[in-house]
Amino acid sequence: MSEEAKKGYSADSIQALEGMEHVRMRPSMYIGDVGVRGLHHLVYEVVDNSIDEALAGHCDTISVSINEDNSITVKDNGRGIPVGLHKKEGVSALEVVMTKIGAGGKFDKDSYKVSGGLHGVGVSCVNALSDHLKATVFREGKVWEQEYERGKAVYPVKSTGETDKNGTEVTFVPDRSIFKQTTEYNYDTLASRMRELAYLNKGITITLTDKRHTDEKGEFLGEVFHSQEGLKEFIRFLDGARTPIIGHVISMEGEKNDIPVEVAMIYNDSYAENLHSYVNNINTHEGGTHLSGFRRGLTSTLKKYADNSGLLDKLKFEIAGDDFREGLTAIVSVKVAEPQFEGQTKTKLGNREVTSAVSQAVSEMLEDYLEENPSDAKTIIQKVILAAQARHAAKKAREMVQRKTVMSIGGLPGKLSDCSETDPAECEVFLVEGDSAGGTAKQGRDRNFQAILPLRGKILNVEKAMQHKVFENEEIRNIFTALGVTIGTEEDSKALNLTKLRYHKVVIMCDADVDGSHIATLILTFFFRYMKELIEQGYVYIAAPPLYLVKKGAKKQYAWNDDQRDVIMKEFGDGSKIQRYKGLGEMNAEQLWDTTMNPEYRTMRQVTIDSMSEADRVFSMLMGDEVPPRREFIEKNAVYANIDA
Ligand code: 0RA
Repeated sequence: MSEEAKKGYSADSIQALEGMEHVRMRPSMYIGDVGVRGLHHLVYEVVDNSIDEALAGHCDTISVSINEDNSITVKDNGRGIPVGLHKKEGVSALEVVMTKIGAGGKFDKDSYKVSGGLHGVGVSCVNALSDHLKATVFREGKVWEQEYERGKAVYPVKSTGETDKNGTEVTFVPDRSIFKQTTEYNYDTLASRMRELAYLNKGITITLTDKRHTDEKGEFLGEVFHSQEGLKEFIRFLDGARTPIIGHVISMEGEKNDIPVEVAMIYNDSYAENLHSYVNNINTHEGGTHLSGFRRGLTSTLKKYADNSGLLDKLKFEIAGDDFREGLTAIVSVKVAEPQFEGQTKTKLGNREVTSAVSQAVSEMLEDYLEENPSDAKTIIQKVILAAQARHAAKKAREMVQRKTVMSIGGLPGKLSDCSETDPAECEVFLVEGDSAGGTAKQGRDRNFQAILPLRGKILNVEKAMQHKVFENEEIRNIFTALGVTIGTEEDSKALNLTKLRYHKVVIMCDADVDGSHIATLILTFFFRYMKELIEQGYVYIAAPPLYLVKKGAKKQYAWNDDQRDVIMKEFGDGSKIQRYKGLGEMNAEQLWDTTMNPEYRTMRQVTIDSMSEADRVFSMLMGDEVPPRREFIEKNAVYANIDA
């Protein structure tokens, strides 16, 4: 804005205007990004306001609709945003909440604001990034309304009728000029967040309706999320595909040093550790002080119990912290008044005081459970001992992997066809199913920057294998050495070292059929369990080979789905022929390059993890024991279900 223009405004309104304009200028600073993730964040931000109203005890029902035009409506039955005059600003409080950055709820000092989107920026930020937004308030017998365009009020708050209800309704249309990639909402993404919120805030009913689609009966798609038992139920949902080894979900809910703490955990017969932590309803991917507190409480309590029980008497080696967490699924949720978030993605809790609060809570909870359930206690300790033994075996196997890395010529597996470029940022590696497709890919690639690592058939299902088996597996060792990734340090046996990562694009390339997607899922499961940061940092991609080649005379076009195929056939007219690619092997090197490997034409999907808990659940289901849900799921969704790419 020019100095000239500024003079027309009062100091305060300049600030407000600049705040909203700043959001539009630098949206990523407020909502993370302007891609799929940021688009969905808009919804979370609005819903969080309603959750706050519910946590303050004034609201129990929230409804979210994806409307036909991809606009979103969020409605709650809370007190309604106040509409009276805001003395300082000289306009309605509603207008202040909607158009001033950082104003949301602040004038209600009594309310204990605990939820809050990842960035906790408030609904005004959503308004700034919406082409159009309409707020409707039901309060004190009247309906009030105000509309905005790109964050600016179109008219002053007005009363449009009478009502016996109370609550707030917000409908917004995301601004296409900001969300250039897409403004289309994904039902599953919203559903998994609403489900998570319902578990994290028991008693609240959250309905999600997708008005873009109807079922056979003409009804909208949708779900109602409501949890009576909170985290306890969340654990059962997450671990549904695993087999528990103890009788109950162990859980507690209470306050420690004024910090509300909720914990739930169970042990299953797998070898995976699944810890999920939340602060003010935000998934803290990077953990932090609350998770340290959980680990500390768990380790000290189980250690003490095991020592006293005499079960460890014959053990020849030390039990490590890790050993107590094999086969453990746990959720820790705390509410912190002034959370300090640290880490690369600002999802690591820094508040020191939280560690001891959670540690104490966990100790008390576990002591009680072990006391009251001695046979479960014994089962847990025996599992811990087995984990310790396996860890020793795994350590040896891992040392072998690392020795190989250093010793073999060039440190690389023989099957890898490397590229000539050495700057990792420029390099890609394709993990290809089978030697024959590997051969085609090797011929088709641009060897300057594309490397090929063929994998033999089905790789190990790490979901069901003990750690040392994973590290002994040849294909998996090849992946580690080819990528230049090492695992395990003195302090942390699972710490990943990506500093020598050799490729910034790791592309899974499998056949576009059920077997291919199964193999892709196996590889993804391996990455998810053993190289999660590789996914989190955006290095993992899935190649998308075409399904069909449509030909007529000299005309040729590829199709990636049935709709595309039909459109092309129509275009080509009578006499067009279809070739269906059953596998990569049916394509020649040139075709593979043209369709799937050439950066100019290919469509690759970057693998991202939207919801850690949902990813964990899906992987355990896909790769676990129960075959029927897995088969059905794979056939319906291939690998893309919760992997939003
Ligand atoms: C501040 C004060 C009061 C309500 C709210 C904020 C409020 C905000 C939102 C956002 C979505 N739904 C909401 N519901 C309520 C009420 C103060 C009072 O009535 O005394």
